Amino acid sequence: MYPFSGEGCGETRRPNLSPDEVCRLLPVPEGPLRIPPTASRSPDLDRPEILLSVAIPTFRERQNLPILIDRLVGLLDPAIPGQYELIVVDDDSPDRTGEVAAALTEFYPQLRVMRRRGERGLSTAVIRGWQIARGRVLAVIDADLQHPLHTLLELWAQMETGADLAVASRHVEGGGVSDWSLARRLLSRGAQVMGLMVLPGVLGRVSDPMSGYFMVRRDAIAQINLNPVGYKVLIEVLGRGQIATVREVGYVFQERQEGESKVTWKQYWEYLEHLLRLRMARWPVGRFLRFAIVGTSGLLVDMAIFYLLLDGWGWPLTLSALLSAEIALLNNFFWNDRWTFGDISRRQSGWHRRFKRLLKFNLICLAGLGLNVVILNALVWGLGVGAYLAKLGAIAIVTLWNFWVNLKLSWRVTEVDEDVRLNERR
Ligand SMILES: Nc1nc2c(ncn2[C@@H]2O[C@H](COP(=O)(O)OP(=O)(O)OP(=O)(O)O)[C@@H](O)[C@H]2O)c(=O)[nH]1
Ligand SMILES: [Mg+2]
Repeated sequence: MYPFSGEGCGETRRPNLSPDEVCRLLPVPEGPLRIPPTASRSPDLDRPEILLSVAIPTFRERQNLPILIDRLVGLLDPAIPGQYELIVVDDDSPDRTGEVAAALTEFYPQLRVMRRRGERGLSTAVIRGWQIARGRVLAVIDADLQHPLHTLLELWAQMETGADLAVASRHVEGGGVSDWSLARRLLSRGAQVMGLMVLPGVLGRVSDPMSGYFMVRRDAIAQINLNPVGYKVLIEVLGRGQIATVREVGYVFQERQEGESKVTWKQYWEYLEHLLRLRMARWPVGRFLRFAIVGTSGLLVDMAIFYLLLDGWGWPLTLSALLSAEIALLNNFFWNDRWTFGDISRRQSGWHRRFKRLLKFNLICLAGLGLNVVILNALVWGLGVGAYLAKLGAIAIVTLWNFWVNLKLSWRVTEVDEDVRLNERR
């Protein structure tokens, strides 16, 4: 389904690897970071379906990896026999972690290994691993034994009870950090607070958005173009996935015994960049453009009706203005309901709900009119701005207000029919 870079059996493009080693490596997916909706089944149809795929990103972890794999197999074999897989994604570590991993596949049939070149980074490594995963549930765990392994079974238990996402958290009961300096604690919490300010609706959903230890249902993140940078794959999953039910399990972050941390200041910058990417992706730019086009059509309707009533039929000024404004408002509501917010309206069916939306739209636009007058006066009398420039400024601010408040109140996604929501999730 996905174009691969051509590694795998029979390939001779990797002169530094023996043919045997190449055969044990998984092909590296190329192109968009998009997870297929259905897991590819093992060619051997007699083998049981894989339920859980655990991605293990590695960079210079040769001492830790054999211990981790042995312990993971010891833990998962009794719990989910034959129905899990471990996927190591190594970024061509100079300490030859990839070769160690490939050699381990001989002893652990449930282990699969991918070695990337060119592309690098923890988050993308995890997603590349998930792209070739076969499980219905996708997980990630660090390779350096800092994530206590028994927590994996607790996360699995949460997934089995129907969670979309189960996160190992340092900030719930039973959670913590073992021996962190005050500076590191402050940095970690600072990053969390900053994230909460930029993306409250995303990071606020879990107590430990910085966690790199979690499980997610495949269909909650399948067929979505993921685009993370840096270390925090969880915020990508929360920010772009269709996550309804979140569960948390406490865990204590262990100290590293072997190898060294790869965290540098670069990761903090990448975290910031990642937050901004998600923020931008969540702004409904297309919807706002449609709203602005409808608003412009309303202006034309308003002017035309006003002209007809005032000059054509000789109606009084105020009455003409009020009626033309109300007709323009109805025009705007009609097109916004059908087009700008059509996807939401279709999921909130019935005349009763449509009337409610119309009423809210009317009231919000009326409040917008009041706001317009206030801003206009403030700009002209308070700041000495010219009347026409001030009018333009007021229109721009009120358009934003109208759009935002209507988005949050009139066409609220939360009022979507429950049965439609359920169907969509299937
Ligand atoms: N594939 C891949 N894995 C990475 C990369 N950077 C880190 N990792 C792995 O991701 C996991 C977490 O990285 P660490 O450097 O331990 O980060 P951390 O656990 O948040 O921080 P420490 O507590 O300082 O160790 C480990 O398994 C690393 O080997 C990378 O660029 N590519
Ligand atoms: Mg670590």
